[in-house]
Amino acid sequence: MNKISIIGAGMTGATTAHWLAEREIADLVLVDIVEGMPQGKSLDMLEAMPIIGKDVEIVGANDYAATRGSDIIIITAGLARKPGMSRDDLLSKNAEIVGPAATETLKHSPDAIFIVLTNPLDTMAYLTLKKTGLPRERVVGQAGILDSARMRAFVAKETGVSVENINCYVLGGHGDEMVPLTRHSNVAGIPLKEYLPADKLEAIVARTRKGGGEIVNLLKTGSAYYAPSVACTQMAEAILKDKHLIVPCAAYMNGEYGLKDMFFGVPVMLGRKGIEKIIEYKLDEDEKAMFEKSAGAVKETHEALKKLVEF
Ligand code: TXD
Repeated sequence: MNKISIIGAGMTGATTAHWLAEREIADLVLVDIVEGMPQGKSLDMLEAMPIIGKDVEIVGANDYAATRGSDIIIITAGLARKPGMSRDDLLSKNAEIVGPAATETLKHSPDAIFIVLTNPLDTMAYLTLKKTGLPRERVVGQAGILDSARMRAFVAKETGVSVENINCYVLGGHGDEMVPLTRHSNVAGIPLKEYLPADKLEAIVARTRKGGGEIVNLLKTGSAYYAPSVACTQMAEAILKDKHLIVPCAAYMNGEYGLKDMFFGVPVMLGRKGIEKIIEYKLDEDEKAMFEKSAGAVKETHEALKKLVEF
């Protein structure tokens, strides 16, 4: 059985374990600093397995020894947004948590692939790559599947068409400058621009960009976790099953899309080696301008990180 360790057993971490357990693709370890909490959640989930008929080992721990030999490490440890906060407001506190979590888990699982979720996402993935020194195939950030799923959900609601028929691609940084690519998005092959009137499409794009904030404002005590965690589950499954699945994820740029030494949301092919390929779309001038704006925002956060942490 494959093994996945999830660092941070809060809302996103525990819900990821829940989705993963249902798929029966790996034994699971939940790690958190809160004493008893990862153990309690793991035991509760383990006791659910007979009902759904899944043979999955689930354990909780407060240290990293239990993560030994993991195929995948998922990092969700850290603070989440509250109303009025941007993802970048989390930078310094979460850098202190994610850096050590990455280096310590790597010691126990030298072959693991890292999936990072903690915000600010692109910069926490960058920190993980720099701190671990891993090749870029083995560090991937979750954002684009979620942002695209939000857009798909809004399009499905607006059109009354099944979510299965709706393909949307939201690229760029995981912030308000993210890039919903309406030209590449479609309803059963029909371009969104043809299917929906311009004002409706614009409203969907705007709602997608602020999708995370909409939920933070409703919840008030934290941020979204159901959709983020199933997005992360899809990534882990694609990796373990070597699916060669093309999905938008945050990847380290080394010249692709004219970007270097930064993480950015682009279509990647996920398989057993992690990021097996980065797909480059041909962008028009408007799309290029949106990419540049979003990349500028991510670079600013990367620069702020470099002032806080030495690599
Ligand atoms: O799409 C995405 N990338 C995201 C990102 C979607 C959802 C959540 N996203 C981010 O993940 C969010 O902005 C936060 O930065 C993290 C975690 O969000 P979550 O909603 O799960 O927050 P919780 O419920 O507060 O859980 C965080 C847990 C909590 O139990 C802490 O005790 C734990 O992290 N924590 C630690 N665990 C292990 N090790 C250390 N050092 C540690 N520090 C805190």
